[in-house]
Amino acid sequence: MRLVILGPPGAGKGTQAELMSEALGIPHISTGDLFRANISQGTPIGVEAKKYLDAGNLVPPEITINMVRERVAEPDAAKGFILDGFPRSTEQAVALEGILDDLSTKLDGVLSFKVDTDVVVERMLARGRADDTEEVIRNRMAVYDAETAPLLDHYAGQVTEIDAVGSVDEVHQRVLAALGKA
Ligand code: B4P
Repeated sequence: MRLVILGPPGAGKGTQAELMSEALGIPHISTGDLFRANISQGTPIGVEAKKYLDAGNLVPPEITINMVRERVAEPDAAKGFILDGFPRSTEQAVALEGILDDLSTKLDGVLSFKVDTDVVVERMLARGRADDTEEVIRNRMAVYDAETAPLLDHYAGQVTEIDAVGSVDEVHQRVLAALGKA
């Protein structure tokens, strides 16, 4: 199963993708986690990505797309994957179609997490990651509205909406039900 999770920053994409990965036995591929791992290892990708993450801006597409292209071609992703945080723009969605075409495969579904702004801001401030300051969160939300929200139209007809308000387990049960795995 090849799935994409869309949703605003702090919607719980990473949290749910981890649980889905365990339930479905396929890897959770998070571009945010890949960037943070590169930053902590001091790789060239990490050095470049850090300034974008710190400001809450999107990392340039060529870096992000190449990183995903390499990751989904790894053997553990051959049986499927959950893409969390990618695509985040129409340009990235078009690139993903090319990447999957090259692998002779396609997406099986797109989940869109719905949650109110005040809920996500509260969650992120409680988490307190380096990019979870009020100013950076505000910018990430603006970037989401401008760049990522239009993907809902791009994927029209393929999107399953998930109510992402509630406990982690409640949202997980809704995800499993949406995937027919409850
Ligand atoms: P991400 O790492 O994707 O960060 P996110 O959108 O804030 O997180 P997510 O929605 O996964 O929330 P989480 O489960 O952690 O991106 C960070 C940055 O990386 C971007 O700003 C950008 O700079 C860069 N980047 C990433 N992908 C990119 C791309 N494709 N192109 C360019 N740049 C890219 O949950 C948030 C918090 O809520 C956690 O503390 C969690 O414990 C809590 N929580 C979750 N579910 C809950 C629930 N049901 N109830 C209560 N709390 C809950």
